[in-house]
Amino acid sequence: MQQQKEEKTLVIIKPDALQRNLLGEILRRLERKGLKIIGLKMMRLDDLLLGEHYAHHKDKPFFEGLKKFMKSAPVIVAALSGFNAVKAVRLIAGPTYGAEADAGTIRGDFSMSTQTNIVHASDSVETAETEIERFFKPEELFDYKKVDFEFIYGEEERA
Ligand code: FUP
Repeated sequence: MQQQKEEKTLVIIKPDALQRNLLGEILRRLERKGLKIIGLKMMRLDDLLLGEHYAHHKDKPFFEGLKKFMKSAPVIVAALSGFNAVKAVRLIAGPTYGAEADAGTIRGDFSMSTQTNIVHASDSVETAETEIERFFKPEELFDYKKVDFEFIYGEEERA
């Protein structure tokens, strides 16, 4: 196994997750996978932030409804790091439409919807960098050594 690449990624735990008491469950899944939480906070999203975050959807018919939903309650934003973290978190989240997402994924286990699909997860390393900057100030991100590191990854991966 070749050496792995450290990546950062952003997860937004959406208003439906908070309303349905799934916050702990979502964080638990991400933590237990071996991802390192490097930033975590509760915030209310506004039109400006949502316009930037969902810029690729701004001409879609669901855009206004999506913004309304995302403002309906606070969200929790989490910045995570780990080797190949972007792909690992996308796999844990599952595909967009909850009803068709595999059981075992967050969306597959808890969502029936495309809009109320529990989490957002960055889709590439580049997007993740932009999204983390969008939602976190530099002083809200933490650099620290995690004691389970050598059991989360194999020796060759850590070299
Ligand atoms: P994903 O990367 O899986 O979150 O999916 P997209 O970037 O395609 O979609 C982002 C968000 O737009 C979804 F989480 C919810 C919303 N959406 C809708 O509300 N309706 C749609 O038909 C597609 C997306």
